Order: sequence, then C-alpha cells, then structure tokens
Amino acid sequence: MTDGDWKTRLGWGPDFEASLAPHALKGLEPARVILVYRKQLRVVSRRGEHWARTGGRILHKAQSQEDHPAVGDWVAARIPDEGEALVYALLPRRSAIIRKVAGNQNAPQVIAANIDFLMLVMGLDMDFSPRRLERYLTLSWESNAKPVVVLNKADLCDDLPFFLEETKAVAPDAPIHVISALNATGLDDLKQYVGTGKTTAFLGSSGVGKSTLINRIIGSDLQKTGGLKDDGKGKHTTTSRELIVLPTGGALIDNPGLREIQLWDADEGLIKAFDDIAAIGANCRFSDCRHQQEPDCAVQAALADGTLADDRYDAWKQLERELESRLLAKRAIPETKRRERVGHGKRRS
Ligand SMILES: Nc1nc2c(ncn2[C@@H]2O[C@H](COP(=O)(O)OP(=O)(O)OP(=O)(O)O)[C@@H](O)[C@H]2O)c(=O)[nH]1
Ligand SMILES: [Mg+2]
Ligand SMILES: [Zn+2]
Repeated sequence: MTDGDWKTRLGWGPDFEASLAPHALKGLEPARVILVYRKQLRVVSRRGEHWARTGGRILHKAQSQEDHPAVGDWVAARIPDEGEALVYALLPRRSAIIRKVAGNQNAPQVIAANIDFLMLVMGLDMDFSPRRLERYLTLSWESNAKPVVVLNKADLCDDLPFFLEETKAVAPDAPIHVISALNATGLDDLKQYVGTGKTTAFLGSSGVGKSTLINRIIGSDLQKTGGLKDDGKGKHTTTSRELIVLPTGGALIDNPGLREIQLWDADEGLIKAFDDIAAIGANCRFSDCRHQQEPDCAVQAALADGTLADDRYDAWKQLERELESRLLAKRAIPETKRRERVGHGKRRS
C-alpha cells in the first residue's frame, strides 16, 4: 500500500492536504485520532496504529475542550519510526459534533470530528421519541455531518406506518431507514453511507442497537453488545468512543449511549431542524419576531388554526431557550481563560 492510500481510504482530501502544507515544510506528517484516553491519543498514521501526545502549543492556545484533539480529528504530528508521536496542530475540521459537556459545567465537548454521516439510531420500542430526534437533528445539522435516521428493532414493532409518519413529521429533510439489526433486515440500504473515504458515526440512547448494527456492517462481533434488563431499559455496554478503521476502507465510530445530549452552539442547526417553523415565521410582521406575543405573528396564527402542532412549537421553544442560556456561558469562556492565563503568568498578546 502506498502512503497516499491509507489516508484516502480514511477520508483525506485536498482540503486537509492544503492545511497540512505549512506543517509538512517543518517535517510534520498527518495522522488521524482514533481514541482519546486521558492525556494520550491513539492515532493511525503511515506507521499504522500507535500512541501520541498533544503538544504544548495546542494545550496553551486552547480556549476550551473544543480546541483539543478529538476522535476523528486529522492532526499534524512529528512521527518517529518508533514510540510516541507528538501532535503539533489540529487540521481544520470538515465537521464537528459538539454538545454541552454532561453535568453542570457550561462548556463544549467535541463528540467526534470529520464525520460524513451521522446515523441517528432509535429503537422502535420504548426508546422511540420524536422530541429526542429533534434534538439529535439540531445537533447534526449544526455539525455539518449529514444526518441519517435509523429506526432499529423493526422486529419488535407492530405499527410501522404510525412510527414512520411520526418520524417523517420531525425529520422531513433527512433520509429515514427502518431496519432490524438483530434479523439483519434493511441493512443493504445503509451500505451507501459506509465505505472508502467515508466516516460514519452512530449516536443514540443506550440499548438501541448501535454496536449490534456496527457488527452487522463489519460482519464480525468486534463490538461488545448488551442484553436488555427486565425493565426494558438498556444498560451502557459501549463505554468508550473509538474510530474503527475498516479493512475495506472508511471508518465507523461507535459511541456510548448518551443519557443526556444538551446543545452547545446550534443556532443554524435549530433553524434547519425546524425549517417548517422558520418558513411560517418568514410571514411574521417583524423579521426578529420571537413568535410569542408579538402582533401579526404568523407562527402564533399557525398554532391557532392548527397548521402547526403545539408540541412541535413547544419543542422548538425549549431548544431555543437552551441555546440562549449557552450564550451567556460562551461569552464567559474567554474571560475565565484570560484570568487563568494571567494567574499562571502565561499571558499571550
Ligand atoms: N429485538 C431486537 N433487538 C435488538 C436489535 N438490535 C439490537 N438488539 C438488542 O438490543 C440490545 C442492545 O444492543 P447494543 O448493540 O448493545 O446497543 P447499543 O446501542 O450499542 O448500547 P450501548 O453500547 O449501551 O450504547 C442487545 O441485546 C441486542 O441484541 C433489533 O433489531 N431487534
Ligand atoms: Mg454499544
Ligand atoms: Zn412570529
């Protein structure tokens, strides 16, 4: 295999080549992050898989976790023939899936970078939730990865048309696929999203069958899968996020089930995920209408005459409020960071 092959198979292209150019002059080489383990990075490079460390320049310049290498990132690194590599720069991302970090901290967390297709997996059982799907879609549209809705466990569902209608109503702009990972039905339709040059990530609650589906796609039981508890709720089986390099080309990223997925920066994503509301809102009297008590609000009119469903509006409103509360936190980050830097005597111009 030539040097170019491994990169191309993993999605490398002219954009990354251009970003790498100034670093290549200094003898740095490309590598892709497949796993982040505490302060260590597992990367794949011309040398195959090996460990790497994030260099001081990245750490000092980082304003938040967003500026640290994440799974899926392409980096410029000094790669010795043996031993640990040193990462000097992150190459600009094609896409980044970013959420608010779980817990109380108001900060961003990059779930994965440079994803082409984001498979939003829901179970056609107790797991099914249009509200959660709206949230995932908002995250996806913002990320620049293409969302694909996967309704799994079709074998457990006795009213498929109902669930399909519900899904189409909240995901009019994304492809929707109904499958059973267990029985291996509907899988052929997913082949178009996987393969050489493509990176495909899987998101969804615990127990929806992400790892089962990945095993089906790979054709072997690489990922551990979990049984369901008696109460029908899945337990977390996948515990780390890892990029799987496919021998046939392309890459898959399995994710631990996400208990909560809160949005970080998703203004554009929200507009795209709720483009029905955006379209109605184009007819409001004020261009900056909040669709609450403003006069001549087309959205309120649509609610009144039933063309817009109440729960769809409520879901939009809730996500909008969530994004507003992030805004304050985002403004606060540089300042906190500044104070920290001054405190450590590392102030930069
Ligand atoms: N009936 C049915 N069960 C399925 C299907 N796909 C997966 N399962 C079962 O659902 C359970 C959970 O599957 P996993 O693949 O481990 O789910 P996961 O989404 O990876 O879960 P986490 O790793 O915890 O996030 C396992 O017992 C699977 O056998 C399906 O299509 N139909
Ligand atoms: Mg799993
Ligand atoms: Zn309005």
